[in-house]
Amino acid sequence: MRIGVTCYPTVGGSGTVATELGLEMARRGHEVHFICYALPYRLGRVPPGVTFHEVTVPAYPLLQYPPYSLALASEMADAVRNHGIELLHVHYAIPHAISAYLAREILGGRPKLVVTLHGTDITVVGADPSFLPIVRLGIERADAVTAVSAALARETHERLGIDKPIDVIPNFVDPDRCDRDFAAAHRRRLSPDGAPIVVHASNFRPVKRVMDVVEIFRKVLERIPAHLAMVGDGPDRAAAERFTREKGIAHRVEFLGNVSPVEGVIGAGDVFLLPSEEEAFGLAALEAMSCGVPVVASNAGGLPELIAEGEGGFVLPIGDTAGMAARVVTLLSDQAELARQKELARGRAIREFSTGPIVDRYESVYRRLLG
Ligand code: GMT
Repeated sequence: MRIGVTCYPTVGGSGTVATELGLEMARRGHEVHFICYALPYRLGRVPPGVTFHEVTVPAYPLLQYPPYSLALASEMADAVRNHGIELLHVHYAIPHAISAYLAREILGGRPKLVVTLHGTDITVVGADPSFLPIVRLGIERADAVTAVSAALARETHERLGIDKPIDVIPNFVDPDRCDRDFAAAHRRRLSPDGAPIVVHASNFRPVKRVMDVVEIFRKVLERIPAHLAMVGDGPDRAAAERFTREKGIAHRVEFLGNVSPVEGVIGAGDVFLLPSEEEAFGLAALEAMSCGVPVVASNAGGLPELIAEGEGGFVLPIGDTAGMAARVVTLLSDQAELARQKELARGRAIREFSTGPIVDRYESVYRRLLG
């Protein structure tokens, strides 16, 4: 198959899923064309069969808002025409679903369109009344729509008032990306005194409730010594850093920014925290589990689909910082149980969310459309 892939190239779960999926398709012998405004951050070593098409957005004094969606549609149409692309798979509905729809209009009805919904394209940005009609159009005109959890599929049906079937295909992970030696080196650096390490990784946006992370950790420190590693960057980082200084716990907390490979630091932890307000799936939590790090999370969105209670993870109500802190303390206080939860976390990640079987499900969506 000749497949075009569009995603946001910046650090984040949707870009990771899109890139790893495209790379795996290329390994399976398909021809894959990434059509993005920059090289996806996760692309790394490019295998044969992968091509990159850069979307350049024209600048002109009149254009206060450079028309990315239109430039993308033109680049998509060009790539399809010149390379015989049979299917465009776009990740994140806004504006990618509409750009793909426009490209197909330009070309008079081909190629097939697949839209994967990742989360805030429906729950936050897509829910804005100014975007809702256009998101609905993009979804309705796609040949297939996938969502990363049943919760997100349900929410899409409810918020958009559509009854189009949505294939639920969860995020996936390659457990071999966990490098134990690399993680051990991070562990020595993060915890010179050998105290347990709590980890959080996100884009530090309001939906992640980063202030809950530092508050949970503050409560943990009242009971046991520990360290907190904060991976990633975003708008709420400064407030979280300030909080740790004001509460006198900054010496126990390290803000690492965006690091690569992220599994290197996540894998150094003993517990991963994800107390999000919204979370369609929670790829970072899956990455933690795959490295044998149990997760304490909120019950937002698709997190209860990823986390089976007591099987390497625990979910609590959104905002229950006391409950989450108590769960972390319980875990870290019982070495035998912690070791068991680490095993269970990795086992579940490998059994339910390994790359191969999940990519099979995307491949069968493609085959269903192309025959
Ligand atoms: O939606 C976002 O805020 C960003 C997006 C991303 O690009 O990382 O995250 C979403 O997609 C991931 C990959 O499918 C999911 O694992 C995340 O749960 C989801 N984030 C939210 O729903 C907040």
